[in-house]
Amino acid sequence: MDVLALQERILAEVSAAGDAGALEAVRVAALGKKGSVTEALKRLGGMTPEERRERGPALNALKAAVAGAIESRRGALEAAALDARLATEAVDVTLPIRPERRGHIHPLTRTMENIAAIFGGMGFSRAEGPDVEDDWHNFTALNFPPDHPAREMQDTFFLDKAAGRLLRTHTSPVQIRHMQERQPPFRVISLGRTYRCDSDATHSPMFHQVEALYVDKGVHMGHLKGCLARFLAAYFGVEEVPMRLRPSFFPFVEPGAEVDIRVPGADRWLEVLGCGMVHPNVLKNCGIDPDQWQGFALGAGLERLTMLKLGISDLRPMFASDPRWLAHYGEVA
Ligand code: 2U9
Repeated sequence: MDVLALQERILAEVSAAGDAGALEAVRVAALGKKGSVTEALKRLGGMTPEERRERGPALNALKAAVAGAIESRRGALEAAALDARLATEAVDVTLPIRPERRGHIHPLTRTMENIAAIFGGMGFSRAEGPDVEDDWHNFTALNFPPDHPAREMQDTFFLDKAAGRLLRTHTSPVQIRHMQERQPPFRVISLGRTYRCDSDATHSPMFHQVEALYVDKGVHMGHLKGCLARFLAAYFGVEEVPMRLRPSFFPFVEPGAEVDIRVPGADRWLEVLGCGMVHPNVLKNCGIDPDQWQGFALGAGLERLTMLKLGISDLRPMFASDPRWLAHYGEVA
């Protein structure tokens, strides 16, 4: 057997192996259990000591040469594979970033933030209370007589009629709780969800209100009008909003009034809120002496205020969670 010819043939096969699989096949064919080099070495066993001494070193050199060539070819193939991956999977860090999908602030949320900031500027802080209320805080303390129609099942979501557990129909119980816990003077607003058994094109069973309450000594309707004018001008972003007060009745205020305004660009009066001087009974119910303290209060629906400002004509999409509507009327977060 010509050891040199065998070596030349195997080394040519090693060089020709194009990938790790082909190289492994060459290795098995040469150095495996039945490989050509292994078989040649096995044959040494059947030789005389002289023959072995003569041929052994060449065969061992053959084995070492083949093993070395295979290892270096393996290294070269791995390096080439890595180069290929680096070339195809390269990341171009200079590319511009993909535009991010941004959410939008719901117009009602923005309205609440705006109103809280406007009243904050007039010294009002924000009070909060539970959505699940009881009959006393929602009705009785606010001077609603026992047979008032607002207490009817058709208007109020009762969770437990016998226990008087209900979803608040206005944010007024928040101020009742506030007044019960401290003595005047105070200026608070309550903003949040309210619930009434009403659902059509212009009424949602869940809606939002803002109410403001100012209790101090010598508070009168003039303070109320000044506060209304300031609030409306700031909210609509104009110097002055034409405004008129019409006498009206609410159990929790006396006298009570409804407020009509002309929003910028509109040519008729629009009713936007209710207000009045806090009824003495309401103060009394909260442990406040009406002979010493007076208060004014106002309340408005936030959906209406928001729709007037943004020119939205349909209430229903407000709560439909359609991202297209939100992208149109909401502000980028
Ligand atoms: C206390 C005492 C008095 C808040 C007031 C109104 C008049 C009013 C409506 C506007 C549209 C509710 O959303 S709406 O349907 N509100 O007309 N709200 S005075 O008076 C209060 C509040 C709390 C302790």
